[in-house]
Amino acid sequence: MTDTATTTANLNKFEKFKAQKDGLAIKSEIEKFAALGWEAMDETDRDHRLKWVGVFFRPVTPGKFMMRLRMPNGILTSTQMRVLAQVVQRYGDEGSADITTRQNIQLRGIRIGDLPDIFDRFHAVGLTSVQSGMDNVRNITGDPVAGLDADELYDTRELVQQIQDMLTNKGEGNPEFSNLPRKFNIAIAGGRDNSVHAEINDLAFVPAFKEGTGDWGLGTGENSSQSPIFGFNILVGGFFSAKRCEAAIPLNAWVAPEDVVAVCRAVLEVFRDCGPRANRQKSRLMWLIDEWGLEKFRQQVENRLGKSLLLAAPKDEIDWEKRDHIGVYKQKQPGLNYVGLHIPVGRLYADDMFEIARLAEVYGSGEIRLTVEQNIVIPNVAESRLATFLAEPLLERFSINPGLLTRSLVSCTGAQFCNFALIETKNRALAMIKALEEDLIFPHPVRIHWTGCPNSCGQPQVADIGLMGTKTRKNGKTLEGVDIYMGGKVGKDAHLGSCIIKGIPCEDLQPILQDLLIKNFGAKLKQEALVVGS
Ligand code: SRM
Ligand code: SF4
Repeated sequence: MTDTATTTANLNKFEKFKAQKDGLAIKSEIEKFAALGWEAMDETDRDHRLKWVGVFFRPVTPGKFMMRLRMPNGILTSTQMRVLAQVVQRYGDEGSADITTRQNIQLRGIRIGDLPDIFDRFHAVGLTSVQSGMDNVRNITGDPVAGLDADELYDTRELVQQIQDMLTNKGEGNPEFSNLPRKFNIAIAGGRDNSVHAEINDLAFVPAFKEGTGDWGLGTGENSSQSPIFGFNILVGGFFSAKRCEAAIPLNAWVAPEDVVAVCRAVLEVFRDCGPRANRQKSRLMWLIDEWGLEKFRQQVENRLGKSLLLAAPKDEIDWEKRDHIGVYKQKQPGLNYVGLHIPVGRLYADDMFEIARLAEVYGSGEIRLTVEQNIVIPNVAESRLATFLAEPLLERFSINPGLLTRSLVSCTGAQFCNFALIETKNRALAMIKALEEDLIFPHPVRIHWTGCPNSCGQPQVADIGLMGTKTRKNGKTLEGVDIYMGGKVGKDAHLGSCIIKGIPCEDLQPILQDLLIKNFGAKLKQEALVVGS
């Protein structure tokens, strides 16, 4: 036996192939794979290692790959959007893109032979898809209206970019962090409404002021002051998986903005070097925290950091309800607005993407932002151009004023492209919302999230009503069904919802949802409302 074979003999399949060849090694083999074709590739390279460069083999559509990008803070330029549009355009009806629940974009229909050209195009406009899948840090989320919102406490953009640059070596790939025990999610909240769902990340930073005098951990004494100083309370260990879902818990530590990147590095080093790897169902950060206890975990992070973390501020500044950013809002810059467009279940086609790029250039500054609700924000629209912008035909489909269920609808990929899926999600979600809106009127939006399986990519646990795909039995037949979650609270006092009903066949779901909406969210049947009003 070789040395590698001896040392990897007891590892699980994933740890074994990672030990044999680092996922990032794939980067130098793209030309070779493109020439070979997907059918001739080594299966581990094709099904797993390609994810280190953001390329996902789709067993549901073999040969048509998905590409997951990185969009730090959910921001891209019109030039970048146009490049993404050109990439999917070449696949005709099979090319599309999805805005994801991590403020990111995935492309569909990709052929392996095109990868060298696609990576060249990405490189030319500063896009990267590196380390966006498998045992890597996912897209780092930040406030979608960072730098625009007059009420923000901290503009998260620069910090998010710095963390991504550190983790990915400026988008080129960083072998220091390419073999974590499992995936890892990081979020930074900069406003008062927790627009990133901080509580469902492995590591999250929420705004908090430290009172009084002192050197806030910088070791320089420069920040000594009587007035409150801005920084972040740190949350750790939040995650969803098929086996277990946990909200993040306070690390009881506060960090100044200038130390956030170092804290990310320290936490990741601890997770990388000490995180459990034997069982992939028990490898997320929270399992390590369970094993060690919070105090030991904190100490280990401090050891890597080379200094003590300050105790958390007594309260954080998340005291608003969560905003969805759909509609027109004044920016802190006088005379400018940001406009949130609703993108039904996040699905885009090439023509839409070209048009969004055009609108962002003509009416805004060329910048485009994404939200974790799978929508788009176009910032920097001058007051004088607003009316013309709002009359653009694209806004008939990507509305600034959608129905109150449509407005908050989120859906994961589901059976159309995902082999884990137990049900079809996106199209079903749209049809269901349409039917419910035809029959009901609502006093306020209701957040309905669909997810195709217990992996919970569509985050049903944060929704007012969460629908998780399952298989169920009816009249001796196996059918597509859902488990229903309720009670998810976002924004201030965020907490996770829980399962209230199991195994409802999708074909029987509409009246049940109608009933839940009437009893719990003040919805009324249109017929009844008409009678009362007449
Ligand atoms: Fe996810 C795996 C899609 C956000 C938990 N997720 C997958 C895969 C890669 C499975 C696969 O290979 O087919 C899905 C790709 C399907 C496809 O073709 O699109 C997939 N996840 C998604 C996206 C696209 C859902 C969406 O429609 O928006 C989201 C991409 C985010 C991004 O840009 O990186 C997505 N996934 C999430 C989230 C939500 C979040 O991060 O806020 C979660 C729950 C939070 C978490 O991770 O703690 C999530 N995905 C998972 C899991 C369960 C992880 C675990 O620890 O067990 C898996 C399965 C796995 O990793 O083994 C998974
Ligand atoms: Fe696929 Fe399940 Fe994630 Fe939906 S929740 S994208 S079905 S893995």
